[in-house]
Amino acid sequence: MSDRIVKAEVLVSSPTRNFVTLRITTADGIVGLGDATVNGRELAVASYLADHVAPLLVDLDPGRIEDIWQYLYRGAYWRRGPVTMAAIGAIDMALWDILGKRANLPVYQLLGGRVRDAVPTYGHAFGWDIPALLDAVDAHLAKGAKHIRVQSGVPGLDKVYGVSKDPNYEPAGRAARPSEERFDADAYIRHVPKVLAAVREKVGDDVHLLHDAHHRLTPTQAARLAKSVEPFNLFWLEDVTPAEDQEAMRFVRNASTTPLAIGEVFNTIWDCQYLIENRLIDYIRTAVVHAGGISHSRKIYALAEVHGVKAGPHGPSDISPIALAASIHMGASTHNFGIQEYMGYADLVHEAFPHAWSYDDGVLQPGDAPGLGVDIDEGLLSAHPYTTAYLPVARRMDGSVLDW
Ligand code: CS2
Ligand code: MG
Repeated sequence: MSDRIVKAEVLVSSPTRNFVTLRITTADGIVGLGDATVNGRELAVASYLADHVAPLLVDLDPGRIEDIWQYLYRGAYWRRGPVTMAAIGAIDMALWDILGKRANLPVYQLLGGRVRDAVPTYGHAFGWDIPALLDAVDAHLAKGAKHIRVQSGVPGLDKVYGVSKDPNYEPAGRAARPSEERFDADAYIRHVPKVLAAVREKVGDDVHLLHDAHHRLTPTQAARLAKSVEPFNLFWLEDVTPAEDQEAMRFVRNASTTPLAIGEVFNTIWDCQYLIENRLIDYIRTAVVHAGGISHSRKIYALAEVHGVKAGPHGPSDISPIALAASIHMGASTHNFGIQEYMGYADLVHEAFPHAWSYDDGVLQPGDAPGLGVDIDEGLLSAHPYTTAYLPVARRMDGSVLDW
């Protein structure tokens, strides 16, 4: 048949940071793109795709999107985890891209059409101290932001998650080994309420504030923090405990009314099921790339809708403009979509991945190009080859390893 898959190629590149891009081509020349980037483990996904999965795609019918998903998930026998699910995610995105191009429709239309005028977003404001953070908040307000994530340094610590001297924050350091940083949870828990009080005082009640605790508190510490920040009426407190310890969220839930978001490290609906069904969270944060693509993310969002949980997908600069496009198409067409993380990209990334989606005045639009509406500048990607980079490793003040 003319529409069989004839080629599946994996492109690893590093236009300011590493990305893994999948390109699927059909017999009648339609090209679908997917993002398979897992920050700090890019080559593992590239090999899984190139060496084990891409050869199996040749001659398959690209229109059998769900069947290919099940074939790759159940047929592998070994399943779940960020590497396999990002590989499946990239293939799924590329197949939806092909379907849209074949139907001459944007993916959001294939998913049921718009349910909102625009996709709301939040960006990252950070500063080493409170005055620097307030300046960063000002910059976001000047761009029309209504939702702002705020992260600051902690007195006594020389490195803290989410705070960088580079405006284009990229946590993965280009080096042969991960950097290491010490974390003092008590100092952090004491400092966050002071930071949020200063920001709330500055922005008033109408701007939504978010904060990411980034996986590193014990259940009791997490409950203490969630309760201490109640007066600042956060939009959400994110990753307040390591996501695997799901019962820990019941501690936090019972201690506070602060809305909770978790799940950027999850990669299947089974990772999300307990927290959603027990209403222990308010937002599920899975990224389209890491959670098996559009087809699987739809199932996660549908389960969440049943239990009053909204989608708040992960969208930092370490998912590519292709995965962001997929997330925006889902945001435009999913009823219980809450908010899209959007950090923005360096100019070179926008050039390397020309896209129909657009950002303005605090919201994203998917664009109406057929499919996902993203292309690649292969010459530019080839000019920026993969460079070894690792996310940092965190340690407690006594030197024992902590979740970063
Ligand atoms: C963070 C991420 O954006 C977030 O919510 O948790 O920046 C995360 O640290 C990176 O994606 C890790 O690669
Ligand atoms: Mg996060």
